[in-house]
Amino acid sequence: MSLRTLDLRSDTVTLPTPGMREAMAQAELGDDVYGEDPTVRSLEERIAEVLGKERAMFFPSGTMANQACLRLLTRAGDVVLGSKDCHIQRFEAGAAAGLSGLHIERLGDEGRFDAAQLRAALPPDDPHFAPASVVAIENTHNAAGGRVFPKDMLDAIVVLARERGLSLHLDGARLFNAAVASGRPPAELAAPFDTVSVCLSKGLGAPVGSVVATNASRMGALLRIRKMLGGGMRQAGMLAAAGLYALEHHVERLAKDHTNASRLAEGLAELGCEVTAPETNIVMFRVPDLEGFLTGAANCGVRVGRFDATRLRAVTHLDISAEDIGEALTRMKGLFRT
Ligand code: TLP
Repeated sequence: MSLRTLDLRSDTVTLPTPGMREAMAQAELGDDVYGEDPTVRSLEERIAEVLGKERAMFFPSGTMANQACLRLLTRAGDVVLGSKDCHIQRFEAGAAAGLSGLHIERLGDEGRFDAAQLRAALPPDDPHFAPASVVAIENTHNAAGGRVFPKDMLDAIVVLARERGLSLHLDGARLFNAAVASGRPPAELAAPFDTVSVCLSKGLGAPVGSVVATNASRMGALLRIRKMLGGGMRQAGMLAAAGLYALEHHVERLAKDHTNASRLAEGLAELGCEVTAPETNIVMFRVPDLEGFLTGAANCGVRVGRFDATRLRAVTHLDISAEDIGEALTRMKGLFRT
């Protein structure tokens, strides 16, 4: 009997559950480019409510959602101030530069930066310098191993950003993980931001989709940008239904993913890996031979991801149970036996 592959490369690999597929099949549909898909409307209203914003808009991906927000808040030639290794700079195929003419300055370390670092990076009011227009925060922070952005640091950044007339964007691809881990409601985490993107297709387990929440006054411009980027979808209610189902059934359970990630991290450390303790569902670790480990793990039916030149990443999710974590660790034990 062949072993079931335990896929820990990302929380994007989940397949829709039977309940989610049923909700998708039953969704009431219309042409959303005409604004006539009732299920998309419901999802947008629900997200706006959960994030405490006036309105929300459905997008096909987190990348498009983030880039539409940056486009909305900037002019070509502007500087966006983000964290080191932020997704908008590192993993979105150069879109900020390619599509909107933006330069992203990366501050701090381990997914966070403070107001002093922001202040030091702000360009002077001098025509030699590109103007800064947006501060972008990623919460949780992917490259930092799913870390939650600390409240005190954020509060001080928000004060400074407002003083200087900068907009604030939140890449909240995993905002619900941050909410569950910190015990703070998503609306509270989203409150300081002008635009917030959240993903339905990461920890929440939907197959496709992200949503941007913002003020009603920005919706017209955002709609035009979404269209320009090719993100106007037609009977998208089938996808929105998956998102609505996920919001209903898959938020509280994220705590299980966090527990599983902690257990995985402990186990990997016991096996001899150098592990960063996870705050949510992402485990970053180092081994002496990255390639050897990846191949060895794949050969025993465990898939982890190569994150960069020195780190591997394992992400827990809806399709990985506590038993699967034990099983993955048992299978990987052999990798260190030489
Ligand atoms: N992240 C993916 C990869 O692109 C690295 C993953 O497997 O984690 N913001 C953050 C913080 C993300 O982690 C991601 C996806 C996105 C945005 C983009 O979402 P999609 O993949 O829907 O464009």
